[in-house]
Amino acid sequence: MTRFLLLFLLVACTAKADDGYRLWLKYDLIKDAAKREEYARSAQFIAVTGNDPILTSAANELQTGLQGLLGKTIPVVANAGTRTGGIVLTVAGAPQADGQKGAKEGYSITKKTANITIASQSGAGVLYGAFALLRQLQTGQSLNGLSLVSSPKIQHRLLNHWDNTNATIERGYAGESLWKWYELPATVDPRYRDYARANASLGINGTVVNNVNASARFLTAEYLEKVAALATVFRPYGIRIYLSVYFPAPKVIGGLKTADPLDPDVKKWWADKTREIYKLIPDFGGYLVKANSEGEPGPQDYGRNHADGANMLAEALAPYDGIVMWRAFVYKADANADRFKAAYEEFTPLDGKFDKKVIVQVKNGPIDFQPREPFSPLFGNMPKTPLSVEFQITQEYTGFATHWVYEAPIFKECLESDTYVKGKGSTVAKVVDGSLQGYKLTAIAGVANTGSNRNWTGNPMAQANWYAYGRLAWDHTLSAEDIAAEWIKMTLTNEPKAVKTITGIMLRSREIYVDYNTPLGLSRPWAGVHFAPEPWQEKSARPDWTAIYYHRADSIGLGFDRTATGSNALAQYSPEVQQKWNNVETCPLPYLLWFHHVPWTKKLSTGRTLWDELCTRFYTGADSVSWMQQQWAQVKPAIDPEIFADVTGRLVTQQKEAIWWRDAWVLYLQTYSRQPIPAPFKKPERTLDEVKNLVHIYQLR
Ligand code: BDP
Repeated sequence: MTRFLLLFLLVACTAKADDGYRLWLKYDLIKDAAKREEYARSAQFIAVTGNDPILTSAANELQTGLQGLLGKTIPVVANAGTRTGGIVLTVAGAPQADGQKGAKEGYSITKKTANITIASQSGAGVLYGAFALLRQLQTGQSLNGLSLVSSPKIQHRLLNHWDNTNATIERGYAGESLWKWYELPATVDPRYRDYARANASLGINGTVVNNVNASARFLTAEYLEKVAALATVFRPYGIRIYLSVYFPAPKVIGGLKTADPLDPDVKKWWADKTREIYKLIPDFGGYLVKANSEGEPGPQDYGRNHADGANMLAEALAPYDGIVMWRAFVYKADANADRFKAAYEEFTPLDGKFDKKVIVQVKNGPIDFQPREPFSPLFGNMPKTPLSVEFQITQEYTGFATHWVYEAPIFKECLESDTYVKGKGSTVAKVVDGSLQGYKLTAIAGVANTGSNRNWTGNPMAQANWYAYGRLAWDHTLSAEDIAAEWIKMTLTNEPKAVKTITGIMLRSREIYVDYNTPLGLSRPWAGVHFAPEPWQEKSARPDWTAIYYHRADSIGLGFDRTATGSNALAQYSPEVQQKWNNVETCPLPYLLWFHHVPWTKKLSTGRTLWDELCTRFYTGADSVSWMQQQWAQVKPAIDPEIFADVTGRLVTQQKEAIWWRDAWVLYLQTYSRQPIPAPFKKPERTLDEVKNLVHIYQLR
């Protein structure tokens, strides 16, 4: 009796509080009984033919999902036979999808009178289809006449984890690394499987498990066994493992005198190492490399270039189905150069020189994951080299785990940017999905925001960024709004008014952040670990790590002149793009200070002067966080109390910090503009020295 009571209490308590662990795969009982009945009529059994382990995952996931959503155990049977009213999983035939490239992983879901059939050419495709069917139920769609066909537009859809051997995560804000290296391979945390399920539900099919600032230890026999244990968990979910490599590994752990990519012993070392890896992990995905970047060693240390380094690794991978992802995130410490131009200058001369197994991984913008950047000029300008795009999901520059910033608009803005390299419509998305320049090898990477926190991402709302990245990696044509609504329904609530309100907050959140953080094209005003404002920062280990290098405030105005009268970085873009951004009169305001040094008194298209416009943005941005709070307060009845309270608390912090950003910027810039804060805004209650002191204290250990 007591045991029964305890069990009851346990179930009652867990049913109530939501700790966020289940992400968007909640599978809570559908409240509407009629709807449940309608779904149940079409899901009386799950029939699986074949014993592909991924098919088993698909059947298991459907069974788990339907159990939760419908409150019934749906039997899994080996063959539908003459039965009707069930779900049939089958690996056969080609889905009639858009584009051939992703066809193998594509799926079709069709509901004929007899059964719902989920078909694909691969087990992974069936798994993606199973998740798509569950999504239909989770978001309350009708199954009548259901006919879905979908194929991924990009071949390799990866998360990049910047995780270290000691459990820390570079730029991680949700606890420690998910990977418990010290326990692996003997102990395998069940959470690894949930990680794989979540990714597979989005169509993510690869993961780089360690930091790009890589430790050579990951290539030791000891660590490879640990990595192999993870690969074993991920494999049934269609997820391949990749490793970031430390370029001088042959020296550090191989005992060689050099890591010169053209040295025969070095080549042999990599070939042997690669063979060792494939013995343990037959479906190993390949290598990610950060070389000659921010102090990381690379081929240039031996007088070689990026292509020499990448091709050497490609050669080692030649016998296998693996690739090299070589990052283009490079810039030299030169006070007179423009960091904006560095990647283009170093990489475009190498176009056509890379092995066919190499893809060059380019950050979305030319600098470094700022809240808003123009697209990188490399896109479209290396027609003979496959390029992938790297986005940052973890919020290094968008307020860590306290600021609510929905990132789909950041990703979309880049993907939809027109490079004009082959005329109008030559979007970054078409460069990346290979359709514009005919690349066969295609990839996309997102720097993960996951960690050991129970809810995975620290801020529960940041789960949406993982979700949105994955959905866009599969299909970049989806809209930020549709993805938001879908995520909310699966994760927070199905109540229509609340869905609308939360979608509204999410869609404005990035613009609000930009307004109080880096409006009108400002960038990189960070102190220390990229959290606090320090636009006055003028000393650092390198000139291009100071704030003044980027904003160039002086008595005349503000902004970085990248036109022909300045660094001429604009010349790296197509003439049509140059034309859009070249003229200070017509340059869109979001990019204004990226490309122009604008006088404080200059009248902008809004009718306000630069100074007044800046103040307006800083103030309305900070005020808009109160709007977010009010909106959030309205959805309280529709949201789990634990999640509601968590987000409410984070918004309080966000508001405080938004005002901090506003005050830091306006008080500092005022020392140059020498103008009052325009009405109706009130001048900050603190002085510049007070804000500086606050930042100083913040940076103390
Ligand atoms: C910067 C991060 C740094 C990363 C680097 C990279 O601050 O921690 O190592 O990007 O992408 O934004 O390599």
